[in-house]
Amino acid sequence: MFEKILIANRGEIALRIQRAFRELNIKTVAVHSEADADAKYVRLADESVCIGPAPSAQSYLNIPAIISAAEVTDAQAIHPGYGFLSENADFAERVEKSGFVFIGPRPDTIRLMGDKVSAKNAMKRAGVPCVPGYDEALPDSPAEIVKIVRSIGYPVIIKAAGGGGGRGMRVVHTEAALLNAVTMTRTEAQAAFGNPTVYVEKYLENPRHIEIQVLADEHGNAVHLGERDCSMQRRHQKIIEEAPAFGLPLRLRNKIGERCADACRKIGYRGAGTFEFLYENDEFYFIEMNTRVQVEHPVTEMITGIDIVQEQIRIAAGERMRFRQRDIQFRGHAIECRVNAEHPFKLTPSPGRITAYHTPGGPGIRVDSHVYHNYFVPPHYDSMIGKVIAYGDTREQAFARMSSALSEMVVEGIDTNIPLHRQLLQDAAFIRGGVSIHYLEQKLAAMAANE
Ligand code: MV4
Repeated sequence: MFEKILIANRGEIALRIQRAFRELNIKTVAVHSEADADAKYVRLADESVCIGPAPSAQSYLNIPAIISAAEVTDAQAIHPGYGFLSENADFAERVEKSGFVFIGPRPDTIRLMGDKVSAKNAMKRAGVPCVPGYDEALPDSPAEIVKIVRSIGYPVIIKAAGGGGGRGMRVVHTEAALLNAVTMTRTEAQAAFGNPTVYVEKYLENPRHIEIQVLADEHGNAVHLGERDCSMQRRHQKIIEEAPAFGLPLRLRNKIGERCADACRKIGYRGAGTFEFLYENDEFYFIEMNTRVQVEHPVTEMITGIDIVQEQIRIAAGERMRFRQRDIQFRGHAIECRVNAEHPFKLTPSPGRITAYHTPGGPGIRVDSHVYHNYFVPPHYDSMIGKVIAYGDTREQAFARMSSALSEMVVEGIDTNIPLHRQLLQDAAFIRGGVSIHYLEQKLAAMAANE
């Protein structure tokens, strides 16, 4: 096992990863920008290294600075967290070429999943159900494009192969709009990702977003940890996640989970990963795979009792997984609310000093956050300041505990989305369960119209 590792991230996930290492008796090195020099997780780490000024491009995305920090501190491995360099295959490769262990999949796996066309093809070959469409990149010929899309049938969605997570997509309802949409998506994709490749899928009008968590070791063992429903989102930012997904028949859950675990074995996947699906009319359609730990991993930890970050570390150290699929028991229900420093209904960021901070507690409540009384939320990064996770024996109990936790929670000095969360926990459709990916945007639009 490692003796010392470096955490190439900031905020709540840097603290979450640090806790996992401390429990395993592994020393930690925090890297930080000038804006994060006073952060609590920096002080709590065994060592820390400043890697550059506040802007991410010069600090948390600065590959040579991070590798130098690992060299000067004698760390053996690097955990990338989520965001930043976590799905950057070149980073993973340079980490390994410099003699460190990258806590994540092999660089070629990250690269395969980073290209959404190759990811989809690999998954289709491995037996994972995909959205119907054309399995290759779209050709240049307008006549061929028209023919391909006629065979799929409108509406379709044009997506950038280098995109993902909601960037670089366009829905097309009619043939009249098709070629212009393809050209515009290509141009945007070239500008944003340096890759003009686009592909096309049947557009699913009202799906849920359900994802499957997997773990795989380098000895050919792979398991799934069930699903999460992440449909409560706006502008491609999830704000509430839950596990298990409401109303998903057990047989379907086991089947899709097995398919994902099996695909991991077939492609030689290593580490933690997430298969993202759209779910409509009792069918799963694969869209993308994430090769990192995700923000919402705690809801899965709560219902399985498995520490996903510790498993990432053990797998990276070359260990064999200590459990098989039959050893994994799903128990109870968990829900996570992401707390953002932003106006609850207008979405505008709200950085600044936190003048009062009280966290909730009690049975089944977990708070993953790096902030504290008098903490200054820097304006340079993502607005998430923490996550409240509630567990219960039943969905009703988890929701009741979350409502109670949100009523206790106090964050003053900045705006947060806690009032939105309180309102959503009272929302009849959300309480009933199974809302689609469009629900929150529709609700917010209706609220704005009623003002
Ligand atoms: C889709 C889709 C409908 N049909 N693909 C958006 C994020 C990216 N990961 C894939 N996305 C979508 N792909 C087909 N064929 C609708 C979305 C989508 C979405 C997906 C998941 C969560 C939120 C979303 C919000 C809008 C659109």
